[in-house]
Amino acid sequence: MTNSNKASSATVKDSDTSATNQSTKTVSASVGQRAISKRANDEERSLVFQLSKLLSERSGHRHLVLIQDFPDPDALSSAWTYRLICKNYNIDCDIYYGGTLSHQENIALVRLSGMPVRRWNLQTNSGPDLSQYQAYVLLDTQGTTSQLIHLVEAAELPLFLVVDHHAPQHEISASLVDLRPHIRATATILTQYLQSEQLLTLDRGNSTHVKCATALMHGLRADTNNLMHAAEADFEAAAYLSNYYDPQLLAAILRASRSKRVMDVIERSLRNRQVQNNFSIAGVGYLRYEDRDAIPQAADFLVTEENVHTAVVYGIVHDEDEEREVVIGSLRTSKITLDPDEFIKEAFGRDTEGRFFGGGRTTAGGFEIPIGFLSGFYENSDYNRLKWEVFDIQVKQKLLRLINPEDGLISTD
Ligand SMILES: [Mn+2]
Repeated sequence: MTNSNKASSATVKDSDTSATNQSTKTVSASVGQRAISKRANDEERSLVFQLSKLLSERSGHRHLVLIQDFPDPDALSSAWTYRLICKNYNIDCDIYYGGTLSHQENIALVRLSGMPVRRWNLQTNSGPDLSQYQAYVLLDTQGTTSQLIHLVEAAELPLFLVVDHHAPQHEISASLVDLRPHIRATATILTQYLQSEQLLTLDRGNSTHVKCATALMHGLRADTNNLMHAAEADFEAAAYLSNYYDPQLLAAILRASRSKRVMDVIERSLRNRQVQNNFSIAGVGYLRYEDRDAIPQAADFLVTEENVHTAVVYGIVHDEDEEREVVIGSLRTSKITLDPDEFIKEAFGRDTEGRFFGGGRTTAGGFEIPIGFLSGFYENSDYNRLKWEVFDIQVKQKLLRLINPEDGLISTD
């Protein structure tokens, strides 16, 4: 059964500024809003009901939960919540990711909360025996950001559930699909499940519940830029979690310090940055696979400079195990009229198979460009330097083409 929940994402925009009909407009707008949220509530209720029924039928099963390769707080907290819900239905869950935990806040989140997530290293094949699972579940992803998906597909494991807030990526065939692109975080959707009190009732006296609520709070804050881009549903979820979470634990997670290697990358980005038309562009050279998260962190930092509204930081990330090299970049913007998704797609275009090298959402975007035949780190340092220079110039060229107003492709005023 394929069930895609299409709750309306319509928000009432009151763009009419004429003073005469302002009051009537406001009234009808709030009635409309209520109708929308009532319908959304009905759909949520029926989803929770269906999930509860499906879980009851699966008592004694074991589920494999997959999240994206480089898990973020939204994915991690959602997976943990699902695991707790399942426990209530006598279903065991193992949570796996295929890449690394690289942001210091994510490492702190997992360590401080004791969250049960595991890395599945494809090189050493440290993964579990797939025959012990009856089904797998995708949270905060539709499978496109997990390299583990091919393994479960090859093992013909059925897909039980998908819960995600990203735009639909492809046709999904699962027992239940809860795709809500108008919600800003998967943590919000999982919190709504908890709010229904049908699947699991949170208990303030249960330390695991408190830690999980803290993780959810962190997850939904992280995906909404500290609630700045939160919609009504996200605020409602945060309000609910405020009764259960531990503010001191959250503060400890947010205080997690940056590693020296991340500081070095930020330093390189500062040194190499080139500011033009309020864009700050910095190539940071080579970095290790485990440190790839330093790139978005450097972009987060560069965008805070006076007179800069957009920062792009990129580097060549090399994976020694796989001997794979890829140019990875991150964009951060505070410019409301700049759409990161459009900008990145326009700047880098598509690969030979027609796939874009990257994309984005509000205020943030990213890209990955494989190095292919030129991959491989050699003892010959001249070769490495030349290779970096070529990629550095090419990435800059593509970006500057859009940033320079003479070309008229993007307005920078
Ligand atoms: Mn998310």
